[in-house]
Amino acid sequence: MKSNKLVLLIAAFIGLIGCNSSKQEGSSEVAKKPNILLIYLDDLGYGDMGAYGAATNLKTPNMDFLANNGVQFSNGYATSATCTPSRFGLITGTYPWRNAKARILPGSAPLIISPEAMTLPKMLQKEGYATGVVGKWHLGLGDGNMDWNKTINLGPNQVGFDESYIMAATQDRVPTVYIDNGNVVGLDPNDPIQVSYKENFEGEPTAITNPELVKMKWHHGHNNSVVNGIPRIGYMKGGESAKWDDYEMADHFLVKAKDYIKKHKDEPFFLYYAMQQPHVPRTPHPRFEGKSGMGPRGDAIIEADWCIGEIMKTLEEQGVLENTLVIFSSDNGPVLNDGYYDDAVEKLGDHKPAGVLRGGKYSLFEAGARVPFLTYWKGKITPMKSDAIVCQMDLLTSIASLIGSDIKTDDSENVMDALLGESKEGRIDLVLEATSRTAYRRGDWLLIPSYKGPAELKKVSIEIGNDPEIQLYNLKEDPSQQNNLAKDHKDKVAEMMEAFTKIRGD
Ligand code: NG6
Ligand code: CA
Repeated sequence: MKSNKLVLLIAAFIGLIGCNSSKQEGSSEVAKKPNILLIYLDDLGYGDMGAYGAATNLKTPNMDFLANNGVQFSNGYATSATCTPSRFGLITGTYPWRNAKARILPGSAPLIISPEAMTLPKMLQKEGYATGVVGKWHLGLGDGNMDWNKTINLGPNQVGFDESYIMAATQDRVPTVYIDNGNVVGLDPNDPIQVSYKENFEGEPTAITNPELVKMKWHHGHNNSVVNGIPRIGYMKGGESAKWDDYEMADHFLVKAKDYIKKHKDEPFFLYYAMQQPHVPRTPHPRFEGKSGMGPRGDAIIEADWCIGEIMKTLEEQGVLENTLVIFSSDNGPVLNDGYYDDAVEKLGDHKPAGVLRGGKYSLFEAGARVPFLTYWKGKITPMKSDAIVCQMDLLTSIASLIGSDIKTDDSENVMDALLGESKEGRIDLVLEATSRTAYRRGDWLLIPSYKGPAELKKVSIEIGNDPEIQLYNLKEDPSQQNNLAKDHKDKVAEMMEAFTKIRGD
């Protein structure tokens, strides 16, 4: 003990006498640390923006600006084909299939990230960053005994975010309220909120008992509590004054995101701006209505694009644009009818939400997890297109390396050079996940093991990749996965299966 203290004292003394010049250097070093703005969309597909080949009526000038002035990845991946696992991979730098709880969560689910685990925002906190999340969370809240009327004790603020302003799960799931640093916003203590995913509260209307309340017709699921005329997943009672306005949601989150940047412009900050578009229910503000000619799904994408323009303007106005690395991506691939009749199918026209890729949300085919992926940094990144394989899970280790932290996780690789456009080398391989099934990409090859179960998820009209036969595709020659080469390339199958099994550890 004693000698330890002595060492500390001597160290402090050396620090004191030597501090003047080195401290100044030190603080200018700190000031140079770039801000990180992570813009994350919900269900935006590989073909859903202009730079990735969207139909011309789906105008996304602000997303395209990032693509054309930054690095546009053609092999950028979420870890998964659904939301919770992708966000788990993004935040923890760990494959979601290692955690059995990382699957689409109900709004009442407890937090699935251990407060002890390393996370992207925690790593940044350790490096002196202010960290914040605005938007969709969907990684669970609380410890399983949730009382929405008290401060929530486990959530983003316990896994690395200094500040959070979120929706608990998805826009189609209860509770339909905003949560500000663990507290439901606008809650009247005389009208407490109750949430259940098991059964309705006695006497409360649902989409089944009171169809006259429903303004957005449900197609499958989504027939429990009705809020703002929109039938949801799950039951909710009370909390009337706290309920969000769906059509104001984009503006609401945008204000919070802008405020965050304004508040933290003088320190290194990390803002995870988790937008809700174009996930269901699609409720673009009326000023975007009809803009795409493709119904609410297209209009919601145009709304999201406008928000991105606004947030970029904010960076510029606050004088931090040139010191901010902007990363843009989506949590999983596209789906048209995800449970509501909202004209997404009927008004699609010749737009291809998945671009050339096969499948969509929920799918092990490429459109499930391969998504738009862009990096933009004014004055630092030279515009280019890159076919390096990069995954959102890599942000933890990559950003750590950028800012001088040696933190890394086993699954998260350092692909910073690729992210900055300084190298075309990314990952060698990647395990992809879709509704608890996995596939393996290595170089240009993609292996999908044999899976029983339906080839198509009928309700959403998406081929999800199940086949009793092993599938092997050469994605470079066959990006649309039309030719299963497994039978012709038995050696390749064996080689890939071996590497895949090793990573999976089973
Ligand atoms: C599904 C919902 C779908 C969507 C999805 C989660 C039904 C029938 N479907 O279970 O509408 O909410 O979960 O999407 O309830 S995600 O992008 O958050 O993963
Ligand atoms: Ca999603």
